[in-house]
Order: sequence, then C-alpha cells, then structure tokens
Amino acid sequence: MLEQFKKRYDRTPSGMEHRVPPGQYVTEKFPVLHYGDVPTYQDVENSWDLKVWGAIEQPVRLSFAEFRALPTVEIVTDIHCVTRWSKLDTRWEGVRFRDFLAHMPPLASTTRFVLAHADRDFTANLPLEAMLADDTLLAYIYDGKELTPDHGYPLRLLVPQKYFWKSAKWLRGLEFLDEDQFGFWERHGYSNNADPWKEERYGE
Ligand SMILES: Nc1nc2c(c(=O)[nH]1)N[C@H]1C(S)=C(S)[C@@H](COP(=O)(O)O)O[C@H]1N2
Ligand SMILES: [Mo]
Repeated sequence: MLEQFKKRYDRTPSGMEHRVPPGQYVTEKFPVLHYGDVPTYQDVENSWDLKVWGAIEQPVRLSFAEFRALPTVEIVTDIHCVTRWSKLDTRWEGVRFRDFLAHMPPLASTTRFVLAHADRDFTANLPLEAMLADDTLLAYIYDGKELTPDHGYPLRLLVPQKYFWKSAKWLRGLEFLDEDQFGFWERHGYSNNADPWKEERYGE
C-alpha cells in the first residue's frame, strides 16, 4: 500500500516539507475515498435537511435554504488522508462550525463531543474542542465551485486538523454528546484522536 502511494503521490515540492506530516506524500490530485456508494439527491431544496440534536437545549432541523442562508467563510488549508496522501492549499467555503453554533440553541454545559452523521450510515466523532477550531467548516464549496457528489455534495464536514476520515461527506446530522462515541472508522480500528502531526493512524 505504502509503496503504491509513494509512486503515485511523492511530489512534495521542496521547501514544503514542514507542511507535510510524517509518513505523508503530497498529491496534486484530489483522490476520492469513502466506504459504500455515493448518495444522489433529488430535489435537495425540499428533501435535504440538516438535523442537530442531543446535548442541546432544543433539537433543530434546517432546510437546505435555511442552511445556505447562513454566513460563510473561505479558508485555504492542507488536508491529510490516512492512506498517506496530503494535499496542500485546498480552498473551501462553508459555514464555520463555531459560527453555526451561534445560530443554534445553547449547548448543555456538559457537552464535550460531537458525532457527525452522514448519509449511508457513516459517522465520525470529534471532541467539541476540535470542532470549535477556526478552520472547522460545514463546507459546500471547493475551489470556488459547488462540491461534486464524490466529494460530499451537498454538505460535508471539514476538520483539517485531523486525518481526513473525520471530515464526513454527505453530512446530515450533528449529535452533541457528553460522553465520546466512536464513529465508523474509529470502530474499525483507526485512531480516535487522529492527529496527523503525531501520526495517530490506528487505535491504541
Ligand atoms: N460519508 C462519508 N464520509 C467520508 C468517508 C466515508 O466513507 N463516508 N470517508 C472519509 C475518508 S476515509 C476520507 S480520506 C475522506 C475523503 O474525502 P474525498 O473523497 O473528498 O477526498 O472522506 C471521509 N469522509
Ligand atoms: Mo481516508
């Protein structure tokens, strides 16, 4: 596996080494990776929604139009996949999660974790602290264009500080939790903390 990725992706431009975590290789491509098939959405305006529930004063359901009316930010960041490719200077636009929370009812004071729920039964868990980072977005524009179905249209989570598996595509729900609960890849042996700079690939 590693050799294969080396051949295809070893393109780290000189001077950029400090941007590439240990064991990673830079790619110019944008590989597509996920478990299962790509969901298709008909009539997103009427059928898609984003739900928020759990340790929050009141559950919320946002329609497509309501979500898209929220203010967005643009960020440029590096992403790191546990299969060893990294991509530098990716440009995303979406609702900063921290700003999103400002539009929500208050969280319970005991809330410490977030479980992201995606279509096709995918989940990813994150500490609330990581979710509150400046560069954690609910993203729907990549490089100036609407996300493609492969990359998570109509909405994905983007948590650049963690390995990319935490960045759930086809996001549909955010569940607030007092106690941590493993997501899909975490249950399958991947690291819970998933910090690429500490090379936390697999579970302890
Ligand atoms: N819903 C969902 N999101 C997912 C996954 C998945 O299987 N299902 N895989 C994750 C993994 S392992 C990676 S590396 C990234 C890949 O995102 P990309 O296809 O846009 O590069 O999506 C993440 N988000
Ligand atoms: Mo991944």
